[in-house]
Amino acid sequence: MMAEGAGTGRTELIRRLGLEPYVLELEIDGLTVVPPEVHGVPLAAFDAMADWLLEASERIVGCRFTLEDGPEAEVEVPDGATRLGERGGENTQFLLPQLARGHRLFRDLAVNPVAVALARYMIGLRETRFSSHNAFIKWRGGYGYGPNLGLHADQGASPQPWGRTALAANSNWTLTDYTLEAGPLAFVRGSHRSVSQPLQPGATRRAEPVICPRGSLIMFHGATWHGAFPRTAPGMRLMVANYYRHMMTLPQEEFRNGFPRDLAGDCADPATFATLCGFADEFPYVRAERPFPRVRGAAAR
Ligand SMILES: O=C(O)CCC(=O)C(=O)O
Ligand SMILES: [Fe+2]
Repeated sequence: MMAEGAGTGRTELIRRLGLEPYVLELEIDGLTVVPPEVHGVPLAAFDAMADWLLEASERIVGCRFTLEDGPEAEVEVPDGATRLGERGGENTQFLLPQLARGHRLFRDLAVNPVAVALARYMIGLRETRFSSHNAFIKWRGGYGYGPNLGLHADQGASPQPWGRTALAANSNWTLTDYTLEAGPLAFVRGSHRSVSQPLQPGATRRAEPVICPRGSLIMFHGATWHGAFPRTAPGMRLMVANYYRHMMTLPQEEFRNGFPRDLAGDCADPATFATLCGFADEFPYVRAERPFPRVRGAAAR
């Protein structure tokens, strides 16, 4: 029998949503793939987001992009656009940042109850916040992140040794199929338990592709070693990375002061969106609000 008050913790949240199998994988492997019938985002929303990203790419880069053929013109991407090991001249991807400002679909995705519950399971029920919302726009290119697949752990900005609690957790929403030729996510099973950045060269030898269809939610722990295989197939690979952080670590994107309040209110769950932006967080304060003591009776004198 459950103790009184047991209905409010993160375990109860996971139970209520039926996410135990995914939590088990997160514990054992440090990564899990959640299908559409569990996360509940319709495939039509993935198509709409892909269309939006293709149009945004065209606006920024200056040529048409299609899922079948990639960029219509020859384009140049600066060296090291994501600092994961790309090589100048052979870089075939870029990031579209600050998506939650761009369209409500991306705000709804950021507060998806299943993604948020899994992030909160790893980071903490009250401690989880947004870090950034980026799309990875990738097309054919044999080099990718180079021979070590760009393996890294996302919570690398926090000093080691890391503890058991995730300082960050990532969700990768696949807008196109992840096959081996598509340039899928690479990851090392169980690597989150090393609580360190990848130990090479063994890490790359143990890296596996994450094969899953479009519309999948890949969740992983901030200490899980991951990167990506190069995309060898024609066409494009689109993914939205909604990255969550522990409130005691810095965000990649500034939300608390700079995110437009009207946009935060315009989504499927405004209360959760506001909490994850940290709008009501006490720290860091601009002006301390605590009252000072006064000599008794001073106010009356
Ligand atoms: O899919 C990729 O290319 C890498 C993704 C990644 O490192 C991330 O989302 O943190
Ligand atoms: Fe990463």
